[in-house]
Amino acid sequence: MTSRAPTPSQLPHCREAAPAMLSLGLDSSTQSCSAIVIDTETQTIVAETSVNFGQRLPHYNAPSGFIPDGAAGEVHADPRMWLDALELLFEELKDQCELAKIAAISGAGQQHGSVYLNDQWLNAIDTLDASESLSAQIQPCLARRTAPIWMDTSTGAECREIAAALGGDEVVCAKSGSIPIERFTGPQIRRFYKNDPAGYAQTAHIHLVSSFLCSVLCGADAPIDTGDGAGMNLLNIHTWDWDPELLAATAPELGKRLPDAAPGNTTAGQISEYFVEKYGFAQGTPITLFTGDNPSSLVGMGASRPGKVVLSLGTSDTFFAAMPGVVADPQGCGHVFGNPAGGSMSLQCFVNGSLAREAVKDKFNYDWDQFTAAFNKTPVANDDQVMLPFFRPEISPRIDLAAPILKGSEAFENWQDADAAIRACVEGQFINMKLRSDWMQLQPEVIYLTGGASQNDAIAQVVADIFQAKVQRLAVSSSVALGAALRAASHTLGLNLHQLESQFCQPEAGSTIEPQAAIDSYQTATANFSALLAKS
Ligand code: XUL
Repeated sequence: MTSRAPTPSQLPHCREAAPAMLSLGLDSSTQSCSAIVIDTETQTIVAETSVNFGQRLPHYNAPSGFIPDGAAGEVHADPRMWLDALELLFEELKDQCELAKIAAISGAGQQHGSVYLNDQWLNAIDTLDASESLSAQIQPCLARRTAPIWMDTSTGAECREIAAALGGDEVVCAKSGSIPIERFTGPQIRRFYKNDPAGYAQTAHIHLVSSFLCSVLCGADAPIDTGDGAGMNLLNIHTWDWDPELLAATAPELGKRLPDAAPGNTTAGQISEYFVEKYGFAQGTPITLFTGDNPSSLVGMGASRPGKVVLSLGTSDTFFAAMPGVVADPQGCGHVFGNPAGGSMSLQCFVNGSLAREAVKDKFNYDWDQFTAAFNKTPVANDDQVMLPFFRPEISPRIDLAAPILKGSEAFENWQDADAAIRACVEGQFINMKLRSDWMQLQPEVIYLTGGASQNDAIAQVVADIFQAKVQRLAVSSSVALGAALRAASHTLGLNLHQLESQFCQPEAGSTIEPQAAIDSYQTATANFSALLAKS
C-alpha cells in the first residue's frame, strides 16, 4: 500500500500546529559556558543563560577558568568542569524554555584546547546513565587528567621540532595556515607524547573542546570541523583533511587517535538519550558539528561572507574575516581557519590592544575622557608623526619591544606631547593592522567593532579612516553562542544563513561611523611607520 503525504491544505490548523522553530547555540569558552535559544519564526532570542566556571564551580580551583600557576608556561583546565557547567546550564535553560521544542543544536568551544581519552570513551558516551552526572561517568575515560588550553605557552621546543621536520616555519604555514604556534593543538600533543609516553599510549582519542562536547551531546564520536581543526597545525588548508606529514612530525600514530575532519555544516548526530531523559530534549534532535569560538563569532557577528571584517578590541585586539580565497600569511603572523559557513577565514591577534591604549593614557595620567578629547586636538595622521605602539613583545609583527618607538618632533619623541602620543598610539595600531592584514586580500565594505574599546567613537573614526570603510557596532552581545544557534538553524532547519544573519545581527541604532578623512591621508604616515618598523 502506498501512502501519500498530505498537502498543506489537508492538514487542519497546520499553521497553529507548527512547532516553534527554536535553535540552541552553546559556547564553552575560557571562563564560562553560555547558551542562547533563538526563535527563527519570530526572529527573537527566547532564552539566554551563562554559567561562570570560577563562581559556580569553585571546587575546581580555577577562578578564571584555568588552573593557575602552571609550570613552564602550562595552562590547563579540568574537562569535568566543562561537563558540570553544561549540566548547570541545561538546568537553568529548562526553566526558561521548553527544551523539547528545540529543533536544532550546535555549539562552539574555546579554540586549541585538547582532551585526551582512553578506549572506554566511546562506550561511556553511548551508555550514559541519566541518574548520574556526566563528569562522574566520563572521568574514567580521561587518559590525561587535565586539558591544555589556548593560554598555554609551554611548547616552544615542540614548535621548533615540528618546523624542522617539515623544512621550516614557512612550509608548516603554507600547509596548515599558521606557523607552529605554542597554543595550537599539534605542538601540545607532541609535548604530551614526549613528557608522558605512557599517557599518550593510553590515549585512544584526542578531541578539541568543541568536538569533545559535541561528542558527549551526541553519545558518539563527533568529527572536528575545519574551523576549529585548522587551529591545530595538523589540518591541511588546501585539502581540509589531516596532513600526513604534519601528523608524522607531531606524534606517532596520531591519525588513528583523531576523529574525522569535516566541514562545519555537517550533522554530527542526534541528541543522546541522557539529555532527553534528564533535561527533556526531544528525541532525535539533530546536532550540527561544533566549531571554535572565533569561527562561530564570525557567523554570530553577521560576517560569514567576504566583505565584512570583525575587529574585537580587547586586552589584545583580534581581526578576523571571511576570506575570498585560501592564502596563508607569507609573514607567518596570521592564521587561516575553515569558515563554518563555507570557504575560509583569517584571524590575526595583536597583543598590544587595550593594553597599549591604556598604557599611553596612564603615562600622561589621563582619564578616558581626556584620552578621547586628544583626537579633537590633533589632526588626522598626526602631521605624519608615528609610533610603534608596542609596550610588550608583539606577535603581529613579531617584534621584541618593551616600550614604543616614536618618530616625529623632538617634543613628540620625548613623550612631551600627550595628545599627539595618544593619537599616534591608536593610529599606529590600525596602520599596523592594515599592513598586517594585506595578505588576506580583503576589500572590507564594513568593519564590525566589538569588545570594550569598540564603544569609543574617536577610536572607531580612526579605524574607518585608515581602512576607508564604514564602521558599525552590533547589538549582539554573545556572538559566539548566537553564531552556533544560527548555524544550527541554517543547517538543520534549512534556513538561509545570510538571511538569519541580517535578522539577528543588526547594528546598534546610530552606531555607524563613515570615513571622513581623504583616501590618501595616511599615505605618508604609513610609509613612515613601515620605515620605522624596518629599522627596529
Ligand atoms: C584564537 C585563540 C583564542 C581562543 C579563546 O587563536 O587562541 O581566541 O579561541 O577564545
